[in-house]
Amino acid sequence: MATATNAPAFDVLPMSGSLGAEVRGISLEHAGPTEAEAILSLLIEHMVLFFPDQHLTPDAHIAFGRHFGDLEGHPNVQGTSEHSEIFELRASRGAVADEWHSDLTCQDQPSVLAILNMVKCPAVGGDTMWANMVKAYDALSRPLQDLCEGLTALHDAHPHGQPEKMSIHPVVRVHPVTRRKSLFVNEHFTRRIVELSHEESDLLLGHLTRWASNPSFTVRYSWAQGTIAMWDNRCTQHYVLDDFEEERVIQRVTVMGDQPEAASPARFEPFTNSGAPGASGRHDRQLKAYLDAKAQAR
Ligand SMILES: O=C(O)CCC(=O)C(=O)O
Repeated sequence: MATATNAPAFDVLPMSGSLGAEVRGISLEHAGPTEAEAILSLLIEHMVLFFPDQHLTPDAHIAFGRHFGDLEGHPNVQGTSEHSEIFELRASRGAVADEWHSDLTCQDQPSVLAILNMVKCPAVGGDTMWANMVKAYDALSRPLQDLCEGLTALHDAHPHGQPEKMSIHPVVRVHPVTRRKSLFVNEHFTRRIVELSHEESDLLLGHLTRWASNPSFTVRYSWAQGTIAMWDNRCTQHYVLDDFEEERVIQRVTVMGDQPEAASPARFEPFTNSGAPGASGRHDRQLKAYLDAKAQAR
C-alpha cells in the first residue's frame, strides 16, 4: 500500500529488485490532485509505475498527464491528428524504440516524465524494459564515478533525422527531488563525451551505454491493452523488445522538461581538434560547430 499520511491507499506491487511497481486500486480517469500527488511520490520511489485495466480515452490520457505539468508534443515526430499532445508509436513488426534511451536528451530540457497508454498490443512480444540509472551510477567503481562526474556529453537528434539539433548535458546528473546522482548518457541520443578525444569518447561511451543496460538494473514489463505506464525520465532509460509480429499501438503524453543539474562542475575544457586535416578533424567537427554556435548566441 502507498504509505504517505492522508494519501489515498493503492495496492503497490514492486516488479523487480531495481525499479518498477504495478499499481492497482485507482481509476486514473477519476484521479484528482490528491491522487496525483500520491502517484508522484510513488513514481519518485519506484521510477516506473504500471496501472493495468485503465483504458483511458485520449482526452482522459491528456487530462491525467496535465496533473504533472505542461505537456509537450513530440518535437521531431508528428502527434495524432486530433491531439497534438499525443505522440503515437504504431508498428506491426518490431523496430519501434529498440535502442536504450531517456526521452529527448537531444533537447536542452529533456522531458521530466512520460505516460504511455497501450492501445493495442500483440498477443506475445513487444515488452518494454526500463533501467535504473541511479543504480548504474552507484555500481561504477569510485575512480570511474569521479571521472564521469567531471564530464559532459553531446546529444543529438540524429535518430530522428535532425543531427543539427544538439544539446550538451552532464554525464552524471542530480535528481531535483531525491538529490541522488544518476548516469545520464544513452545509446540513442548521446554522440560524444565533450572533454575526451573521439577515440577515448567512443571507448568510454561504449562502456557506459552497455553498462546502463546491465540486466540487474532493469525491469521488463509485459503489456495488456488498457495499461498505463509512467516513468521518471530523469533517472531511467527504456527499450522496446523488437520481437513481435502483430500490430502494436501505443500513445504517449510527455511532461515538459527541466535543465539537468550536474553532479559537479565540468572540470576540463572541451576537446576539439577540428582544424586538423583528415579523420581527427572530421570527428570533432560536430562538437566544434555546436560550441561555436553557442558562443555566438551568447
Ligand atoms: O513503446 C514503448 O513501449 C515505449 C515507447 C518509447 O520508447 C517512448 O515513448 O520513448
